[in-house]
Amino acid sequence: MNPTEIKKFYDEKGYVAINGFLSKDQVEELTSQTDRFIKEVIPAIPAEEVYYENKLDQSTLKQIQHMHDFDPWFNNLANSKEVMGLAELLLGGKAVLKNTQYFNKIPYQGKETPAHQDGYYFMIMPQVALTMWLSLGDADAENGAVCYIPGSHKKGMREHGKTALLGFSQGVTDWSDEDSEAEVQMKAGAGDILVHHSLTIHRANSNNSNRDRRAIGFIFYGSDVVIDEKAHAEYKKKLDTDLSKQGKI
Ligand SMILES: O=C(O)CCC(=O)C(=O)O
Repeated sequence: MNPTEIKKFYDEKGYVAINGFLSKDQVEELTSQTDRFIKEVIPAIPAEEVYYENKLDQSTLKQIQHMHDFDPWFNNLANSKEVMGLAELLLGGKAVLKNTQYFNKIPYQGKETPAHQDGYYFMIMPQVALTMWLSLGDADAENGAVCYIPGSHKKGMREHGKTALLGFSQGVTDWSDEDSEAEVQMKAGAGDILVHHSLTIHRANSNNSNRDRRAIGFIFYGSDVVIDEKAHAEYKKKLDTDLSKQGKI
């Protein structure tokens, strides 16, 4: 797809997949930089930026937040002309980087991602924001590929409620058969990128395979959005308190 087709698809469906966004060599470099971050940078960053399936077992690493704030290599990647350029194309104007994340579903233990809209967490007006999901390996039905509901970004914000799932504390509460029928599963390979609108409903199954399901995420807002900082800070404080009570961070 050329840039015009990518934008058209994204505007219509609320998501787009670009296969081969990274070359094989670039995937290798991203993988080795991710492994370096895990080994060398994680020990030096605040505990609340790192989530484990089991906090006492570092091999169960599940999520890292704000990687670009702690590491120049990831800061350069997130601000590269390829990544930033794609964000600006799809947002239709200047983009502001908000987060660089690591996602893994570890073999057999990686839990499901509840159906949600990222905009529910963002607390922004208007909902001009997107999330990119850059695959480090194969993602499929068995290990929990991301699923999207096409066109859901045009139907506003759905009801969300608390979930027990670390890293995805909120989920759509009124999921219907219609949603199950509409959703599409996004199989991805190493170097493929998925991008979704902040109102696009998405979810993923748990990992029922002996393979990891690793990805790097980027979140960008349009430069004109307004953040409800007070609501955001209260939400974050409550989340950290809950997680710490549960011994998760
Ligand atoms: O990695 C996943 O399963 C989901 C990630 C996600 O929800 C997101 O990037 O917004």
